[in-house]
Amino acid sequence: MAFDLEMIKAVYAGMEERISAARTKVGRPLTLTEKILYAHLYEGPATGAHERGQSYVDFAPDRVAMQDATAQMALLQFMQAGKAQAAVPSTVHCDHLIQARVGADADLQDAYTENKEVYDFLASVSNKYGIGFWKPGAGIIHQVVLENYAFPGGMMIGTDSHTPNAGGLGMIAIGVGGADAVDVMAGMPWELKFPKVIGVKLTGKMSGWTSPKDVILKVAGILTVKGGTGAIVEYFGDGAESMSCTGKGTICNMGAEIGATTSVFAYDNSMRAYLNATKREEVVELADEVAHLLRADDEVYADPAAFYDQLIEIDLNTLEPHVNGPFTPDAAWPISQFAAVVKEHNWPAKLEVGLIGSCTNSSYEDITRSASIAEQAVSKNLEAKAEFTITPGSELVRYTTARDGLLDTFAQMGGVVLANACGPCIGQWARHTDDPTRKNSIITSFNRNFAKRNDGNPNTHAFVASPEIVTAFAIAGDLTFNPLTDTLTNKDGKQVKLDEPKGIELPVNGFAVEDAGYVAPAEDGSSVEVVVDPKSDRLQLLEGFKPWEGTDLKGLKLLIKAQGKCTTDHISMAGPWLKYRGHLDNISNNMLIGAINAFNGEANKVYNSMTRGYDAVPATARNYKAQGIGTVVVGDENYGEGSSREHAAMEPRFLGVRAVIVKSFARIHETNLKKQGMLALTFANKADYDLIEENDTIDILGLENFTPGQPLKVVLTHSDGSQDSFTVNHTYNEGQIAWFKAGSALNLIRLQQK
Ligand code: MIC
Ligand code: SF4
Repeated sequence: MAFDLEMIKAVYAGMEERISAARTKVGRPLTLTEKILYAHLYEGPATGAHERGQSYVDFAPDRVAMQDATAQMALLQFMQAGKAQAAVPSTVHCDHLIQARVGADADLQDAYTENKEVYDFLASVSNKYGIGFWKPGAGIIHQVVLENYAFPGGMMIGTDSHTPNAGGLGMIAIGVGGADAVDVMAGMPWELKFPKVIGVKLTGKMSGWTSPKDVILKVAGILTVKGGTGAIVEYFGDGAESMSCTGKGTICNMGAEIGATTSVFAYDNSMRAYLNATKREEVVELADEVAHLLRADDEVYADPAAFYDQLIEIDLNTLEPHVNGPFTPDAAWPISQFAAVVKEHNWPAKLEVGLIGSCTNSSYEDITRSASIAEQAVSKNLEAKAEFTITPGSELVRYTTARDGLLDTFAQMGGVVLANACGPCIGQWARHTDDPTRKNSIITSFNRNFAKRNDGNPNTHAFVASPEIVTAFAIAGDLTFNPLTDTLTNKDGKQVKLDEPKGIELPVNGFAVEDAGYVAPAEDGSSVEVVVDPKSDRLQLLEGFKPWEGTDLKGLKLLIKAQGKCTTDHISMAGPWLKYRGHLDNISNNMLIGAINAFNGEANKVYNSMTRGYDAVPATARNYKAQGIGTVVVGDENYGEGSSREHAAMEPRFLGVRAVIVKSFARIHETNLKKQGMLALTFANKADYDLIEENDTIDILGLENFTPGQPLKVVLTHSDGSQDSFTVNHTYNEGQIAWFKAGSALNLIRLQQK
């Protein structure tokens, strides 16, 4: 058995006491979020109340999950922490490194050959430290976690921003950087600012073309990519109960797109059914005993406005299917308006590819609903106009849907089944196109649609929708088609209309699989050897970063002033660079190459004061580094949104960036910067962003008295010798200041070991 029943028992055993202690301290009824968080305090039962949005709190999560693209760096760091075993149940999932080229089997074989060194490394580290290993092809981390490990009322962290997917099964599951995973696997407390709680009340029941995906597409439109920052989104109401567990997972998954810390649903019958279907009847028995703890207190549901920091209400009876995009997941369009919007913006109406599946949307229900549309392509004699791909989220889902003939249905409409892996979602996609720069449109059932993400082409307009809507669009090949109202011309020249999708929540004949792809670790891994070839270009053992020199930072140079959206994809691109995720020096050559320089509107072209010319960002940084000159990165709003990848923080640290000063940060990235010993600062007055000039020399003052809540000062010396100065804020607490001083959080762990 892969899941750890004893651990779940232990969590539930202490829950009642911990929650009552918290209720007494807080002095009011508790939301579900608060219950689960207080039940996971590192200190045990609460000794005081924590202020939402204010207090930094130490937690003891129950599990850790890591995917192969982030696990390499996480485990390279863990190896430095000096521990014999991971302190909590942990798993590694090989999903990101498989490239989608022709189809599942061949692609998987290629991945095995091309990534052998990395897979061997991950397998042997897992074996050594007691970490469960999910082989390439086993599935995408979040789907595998939902099927095997997530449990109501639990708390986990994962080195991937879509870890919140497990909220569909009532778990507080949070995406983090690898260094955070190291804390938890080393048995240390894991720190988080106690989040605010946003309530989303769902009333009514969905029907027809509307699906759970549309709930989150709508919420993204309301809250925007920043709106969930620092908050956990808690869904409730009769509408929540009417929805499948995997549908809830989809909603929680995409909470990452609004910047939410995580999202969660209360324990209900849909979760019971899903746990039973995935052969975890014991978990149901245990959860039923504490069911009253796995939901908010009744007073909260009776008067939600009084207990949530913000309340949103959505009526599922009237919710329309949505299509979001292009280029950002919060541009939300109800299907009834979409055609007009496409024409108005002159987006390419011709649809080239429809892609379904991924960690977000590949449940049995999703596949059956989409197949019920695909099947009509055949029965109504329609020719699918766009290419169509299917990415199953796990081998369990793939095997079961193949057995039930669903994958054949897709094949009949021309669909290609890809490996159970991230593939096109993360740019691991050898797209078949005659012109890789053409302006074109694609639509996916994935979660993100940042520019260049899927195929590297900045002119690809990527839209996001539910899998059934994607399937309908793939048949029509036209974004101005509305499947709810419009007809299509079939091969006989007749007008036909697609019927509403029909789905089956859980397989009638049960889930089945031959080899799920799990490898258990050795009981005693002490003799397992982990080998890293010093000549490897994929893996590189880490060296600790230098501690702080003890003085203010003076004479720094501006490396880049980034303008507009700067996601982790801009800072450390995925796709072709995923192969260097275990080699800090090599991957640093992608640092900020996607960020737009505010002075010339171009990517990867910044002023280099050493050469007095323009150069690529990584080359310029290496130039300053070689001369011992530190640099500064300046950014706009929500800097670092998107992924949990800590490479986006380690690369600048490695290449000599000392501070990142922005208008605002995305949560995971801000923490990642702190963990790597960098200064993550925000303009006290956002307009000061405009003071920064291209050839500025920058001093950061006040570090000798670096204290929580005390702003720092920045002095700019412009190239004409004139000066400007302004105040910058920070959110470092005592512990995080200690990371800065030690040079990184890991340096501090090592110091404490001695
Ligand atoms: C993503 O969806 O962007 C990724 C790839 O899964 C990332 C993790 C990574 O960069 O490896 C994420 O979301 O955290
Ligand atoms: Fe993989 Fe895409 Fe899911 Fe990230 S969002 S885990 S890349 S499938």
